[in-house]
Amino acid sequence: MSKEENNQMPQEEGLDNTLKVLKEGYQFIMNRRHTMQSNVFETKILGEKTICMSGSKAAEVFYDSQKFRRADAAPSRLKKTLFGEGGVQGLDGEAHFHRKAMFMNVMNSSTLAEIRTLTNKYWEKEAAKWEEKEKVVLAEDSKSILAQIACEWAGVPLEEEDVDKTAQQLGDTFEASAAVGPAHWKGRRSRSKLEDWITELVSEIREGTRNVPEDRPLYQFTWHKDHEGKLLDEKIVAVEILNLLRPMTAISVYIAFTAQALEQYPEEAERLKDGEDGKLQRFIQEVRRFYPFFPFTAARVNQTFTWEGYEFEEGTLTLLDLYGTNHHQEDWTNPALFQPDRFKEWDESPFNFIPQGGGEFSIGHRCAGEWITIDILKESVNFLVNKLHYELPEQDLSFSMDDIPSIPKSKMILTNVKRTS
Ligand code: HEM
Ligand code: MYR
Repeated sequence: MSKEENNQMPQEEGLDNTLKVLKEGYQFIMNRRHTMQSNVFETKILGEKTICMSGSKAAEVFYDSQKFRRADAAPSRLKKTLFGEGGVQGLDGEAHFHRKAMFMNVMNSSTLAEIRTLTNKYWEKEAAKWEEKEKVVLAEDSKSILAQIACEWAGVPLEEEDVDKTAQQLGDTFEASAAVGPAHWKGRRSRSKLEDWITELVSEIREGTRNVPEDRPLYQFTWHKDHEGKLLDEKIVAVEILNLLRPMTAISVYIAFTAQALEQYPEEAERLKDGEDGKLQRFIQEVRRFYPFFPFTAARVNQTFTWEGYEFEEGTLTLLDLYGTNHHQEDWTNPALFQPDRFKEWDESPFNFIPQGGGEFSIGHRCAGEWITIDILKESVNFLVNKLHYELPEQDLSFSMDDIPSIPKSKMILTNVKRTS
């Protein structure tokens, strides 16, 4: 049959497959891609017909903003915990372009230089405390490092006594993303408290009772005017400031996986001892490709179109497999192997390496914080390898492919921590 004709898209049986998504986690789309021998198929999730797509060619279509929109794509329970309501993730067209520029304007080279300095400052500060502790739980304790980097850079005042509590609350919002029951409600409560805290700061700045330096994101977002020339609602400013603080704290997950990789691939770790920038970069890029974090992202078909002979009907919920694309055999050689040097050959396509989304930053929904993530991770892996001594006691370093988000099961316990330089 010609690709131009409308074929029946491969379809998964079953009235609703939500439980299978929760059970199979990161491998839900990949498992069906293999059995159906197709990069695109249809299923039913949360009671709704849903298309799933994987691979760089699918990513290219998914990031065509004529074909897909974001309005009403994220499930409401995810907005209550992870994203917040009214933020950049759910905007389209002119409104998105304008809001995204607000983010990208603060992602400049002086920000990145400051982020690298702050990363070292707060690793030093917390590592000094860790020397006094019997054990450190890296996936937990690194959240405090990250929350302090985020707040200082963003211009959000954070008292010393509030650091750990705030870091935990930010953690609750992303840990609750796919949770049901008590963890979900904990995430909601933490989001409300965080939103109230930032909303109050925004209102003080607007009333003139609080000063924040003009170059800081808190000031910039507070006085940002939307595409119609209006200031954002205070609550929306809070949601967007939390769209900086929350994901920066979530880098703790990648830090835990980085430490896991250093342990599992000792020859690769050894090579990082000269601190050479290119090697650090390739190592953390492979961490972002190899380990599971953000499983898939969601959009809705904007106007009916045909791709590969299949009809995508206007309004249909569509998931792009981020994890599966990073592991797709059509895009990667030996995708199941941890090989940092693969990035020597990488073609820099915006569609095959998409742990933080693909396509373009300004007109698309690619992660605004990808450069910050890379720089924090480079400084962090260098700190772990070249500035810190630690031991890993007996523990479970494995990680689950079912839990979203996943982390090493023991959360990376470190003992005998000492700074070495
Ligand atoms: C969007 C992942 C860190 C800010 C996204 C998306 C993903 C992602 C998958 C959505 C892409 C899409 O829907 O097409 C991650 C991961 C991170 C991370 C795994 C590691 C911890 C950061 C950081 C920041 C940030 C550090 C800010 C400093 C954002 C924003 C968006 C976004 C504002 C929305 C962009 C838009 O809708 O246009 N991220 N991110 N993220 N991320 Fe990140
Ligand atoms: C962030 O905080 O924005 C970055 C890290 C959070 C990762 C949490 C992964 C859960 C995503 C659930 C699926 C999204 C479907 C739209």
